[in-house]
Amino acid sequence: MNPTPPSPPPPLTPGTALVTGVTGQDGSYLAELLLRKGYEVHGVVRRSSTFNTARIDALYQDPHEHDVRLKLHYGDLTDANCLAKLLSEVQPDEVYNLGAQSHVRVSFDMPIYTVDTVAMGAIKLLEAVRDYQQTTSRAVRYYQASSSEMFGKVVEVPQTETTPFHPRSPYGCAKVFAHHTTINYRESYDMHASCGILFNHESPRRGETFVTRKITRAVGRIKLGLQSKLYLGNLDAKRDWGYAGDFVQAMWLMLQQDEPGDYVIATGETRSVREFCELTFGHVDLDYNDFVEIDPRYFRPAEVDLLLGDAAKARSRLGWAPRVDVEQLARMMVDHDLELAQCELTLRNAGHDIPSFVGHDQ
Ligand code: NAP
Ligand code: G4F
Repeated sequence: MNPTPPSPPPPLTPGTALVTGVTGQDGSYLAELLLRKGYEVHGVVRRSSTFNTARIDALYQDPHEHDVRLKLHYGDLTDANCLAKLLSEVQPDEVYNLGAQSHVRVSFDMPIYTVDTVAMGAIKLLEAVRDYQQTTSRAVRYYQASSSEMFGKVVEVPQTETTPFHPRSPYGCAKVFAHHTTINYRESYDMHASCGILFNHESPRRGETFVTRKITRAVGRIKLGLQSKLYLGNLDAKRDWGYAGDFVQAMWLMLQQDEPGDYVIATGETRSVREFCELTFGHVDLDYNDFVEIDPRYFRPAEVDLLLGDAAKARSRLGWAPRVDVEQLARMMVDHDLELAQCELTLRNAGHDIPSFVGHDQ
């Protein structure tokens, strides 16, 4: 779909990376990428009463073995002390700040916690990096997970690195703070700190309460008779949906540049939630109109109506281009979730009592 991009710059010698949010969708793809490139990867994991490492289980190595390159540490972005300790313990060359309360609808229910993790978390981590650099004279490259949600009520289509922000949620406001703070640290302290303004990116590992995955999970279950309806909110919102596996490449590329900078990462195509329903239900020969119902509980106090990114800067400077388009993404996610539904059906048929899907969705 895209012209062949120019070759990326030659990689630096792989070093040590510290990744917050390693248990999330992007963290798992980024950890895979960095391990493939030969990095030692240190992931920050939140303490939880149940396991929260499912997305990185395939990468996990027994710490008792030799040559372990994925190392996990308990930590939390709300805890500045632990971040500072992690920096001196891990001595990273690159820090990727992906940790966040990342659900926009939930940020209206938990605005203060969202700001604590997204905004205050970023400045706490930047401070830890700055202190570490000052005391050790070692250079650290920092990546901030900025978001197209910052554009909010858009004044320009498509959106670029220079489009003004008008955030529409506590999450969006917090990301704007973290974004400007990252730029401020770059300008004030000469730090190699970059922001990726990533548009929505999805995958079979996407959290099940984000709309694409909520839809593809339902498609699989409806096709196999495990579910009869899918309740959604605003079907008219439009998003520029890409594949997470492509987008983490851009994060890494940003930190390989001589100069830090800010980059829009997007596919340049936008689809409505309704169109995503058509694509995914259509893939299994179903008509979404027969199954989708609107439930106003999924409406947001303020909505972001249209996101469409122009990644020309990333294309020309990083040599980055997406490989997976939204049709391929929809098929990939539905095929995965059909298999998951098949497993559920098999277990049910064998008499296992499987808890019903999604306790409290958004
Ligand atoms: P995700 O799947 O929701 O993962 C978020 C990660 O952050 C999880 O590992 C989570 O841990 C961790 N986390 C949450 N609160 C934390 C805290 N207080 N301290 C430390 N870690 C914490 O999100 P994602 O889709 O991978 O997105 C990665 C980053 O990119 C996020 O910052 C998100 O806001 C941003 N972003 C995402 C998109 C997108 O479309 N996916 C677009 C633009 C920007 P648990 O696993 O324990 O919950
Ligand atoms: O999938 P969503 O929840 O993603 P949203 O709000 O765009 O945020 C995601 O992308 C941001 C980048 O722009 C990230 F920064 C952020 O962390 C997150 O990854 O909702 C997409 C659209 C919205 O307009 C929402 O109103 O889908 C609409 N929608 C309609 N029905 C729904 C539903 N969203 C959800 N989650 N659940 C529904 O039932």
